[in-house]
Amino acid sequence: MKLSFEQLQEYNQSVYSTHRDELGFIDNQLSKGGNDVNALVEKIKAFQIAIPSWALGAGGTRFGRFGIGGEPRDLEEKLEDIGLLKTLTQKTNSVSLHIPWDIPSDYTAIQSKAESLGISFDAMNSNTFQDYGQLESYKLGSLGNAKKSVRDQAVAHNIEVIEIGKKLGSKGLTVWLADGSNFPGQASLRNSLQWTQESLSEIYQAMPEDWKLLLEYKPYEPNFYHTIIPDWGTSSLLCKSVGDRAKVLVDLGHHLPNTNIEQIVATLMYQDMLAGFHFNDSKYGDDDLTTGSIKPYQLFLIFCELISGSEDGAQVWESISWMIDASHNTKDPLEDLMQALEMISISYTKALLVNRKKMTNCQMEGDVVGAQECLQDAFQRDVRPLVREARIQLGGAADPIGFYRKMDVRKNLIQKRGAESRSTGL
Ligand code: LRH
Ligand code: MN
Repeated sequence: MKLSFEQLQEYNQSVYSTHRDELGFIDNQLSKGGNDVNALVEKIKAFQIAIPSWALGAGGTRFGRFGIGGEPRDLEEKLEDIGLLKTLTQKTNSVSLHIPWDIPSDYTAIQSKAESLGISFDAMNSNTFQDYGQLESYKLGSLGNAKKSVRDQAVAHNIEVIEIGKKLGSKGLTVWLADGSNFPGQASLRNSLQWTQESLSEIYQAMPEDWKLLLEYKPYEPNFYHTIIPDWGTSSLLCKSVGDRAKVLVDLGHHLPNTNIEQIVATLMYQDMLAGFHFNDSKYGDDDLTTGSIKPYQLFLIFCELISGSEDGAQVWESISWMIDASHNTKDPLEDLMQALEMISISYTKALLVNRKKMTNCQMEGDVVGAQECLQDAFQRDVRPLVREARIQLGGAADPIGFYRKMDVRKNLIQKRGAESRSTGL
C-alpha cells in the first residue's frame, strides 16, 4: 500500500506543535549538560536496522497460529511491506532473506522492486533445520550430522544461498544450526563439533572475499539435550578456526535465563569477534518478543557496551550488522516491527547520553554509586522527541503506528491480499 508524501506531511503538521515543545524541552536540558543535540540527531538518523523477511506475517507456536490477514503472499509483497516500514519509520533500508522461504522467482524483477523502494539485501540466512523436499533429512542434524552425505548436502545448500545472495548484492551469510540431540548418548558431542567445523570451513572457503560469515549460537530448541553451537564461546571457537571474516551473531533470545548479555557483547568486541545482532526480547526462552518490551534496561546496557567498545577502538561500528529477528503471535507484524525499531532507537540514543568520561572516573576511583548514577541519568531521560525529530527530518511519520492506524493500512492490505493470505516464514 503506497502512502503519499502529502498525506504524511499533513499528518505530521497536525502533531508538530506538541513535538516542537517536547523537543525544545529536552534540547534545553541536554545543551545545558554540554550535549550537541544536532550531532545526536544525525547519529540516530544514520542508524538503520534490517528487517527479517520471515517476520512479516503472523508467527505461531506448536499450540497454534492466529492469522492476521493481508499478509504478504510472496517476496515482492514482503518488499512492499518493508518499503512501508521504511516510509513510516525511516529506520530500515534493508531486508535479511531466508532461503528457501524467499528464493526469488525473477531476480531482475526483485532487484528493480527493491531498488524502487530503496531497500538493499543484508545478510542471507540458510536453512538446514527443516525438510523442504531435499534428498536427505535434517532430522538428526545438518553440518554436524553423523552421515557425510547429509553434511555434504547442507554444505551445498549454504553455497547455493551464497550464490543467491551474490546476485542480490548481499555481503553476508548467517548460519544458525538446530543441530544437537535430545538424549544422552544420541550424538557424539566431540565428533559432531568436529564435523561442524569441517563443514563450516568448506562454506567459508566458498564465500567471496568481501563477505562475512555470521555464526549464530543458541543453547537449546529444537534439541533439548545438547546443541552443537550452544553459546558464544563455541561459536567464537569455530569462527576462529575457519577464518577472520567469520564472527559471532548474538540473538538476544538465545541465552539461558539471567545471562549477562552485555558482558558477552563486551567480550566479543574485546576480540573484534562481534558479527551483529538479532534483536528481540524474551522472558523465559527464545520467545522472540518485541525488542525492549521485557528487559529495556538490558538493551540499554548492551548499547552502552557497543558505544564504549567502538569509541575505544575495540571494534569498528560499521562492521556490526543490525537485524531484528522476532515472531508475532498476538500483534500486527508491522506494528510489532515499528515498536521494535522505536525501542532500538531509544536504547541507542539513551546510551549515547551516558557521560562516559565521568563514569570512567568513578570506576577508577571506586565510586560505585557515582558510576551507576551516570547510567541512570541517561536511562531515565525521555529521548523520544529526539528519535521523532530524526524520523521527521528524514521524511518519516511523527508517530508511525498512529499514522498506520489512521490510514487503515491493515484493512487495505486485507482487502488487497485477502483475510487468509499467509506469509512464508516461522
Ligand atoms: C533460530 C533463529 C534463527 C533463524 C530463525 C528464524 O531460533 O533465531 O536466527 O534462522 O530463528
Ligand atoms: Mn535469530
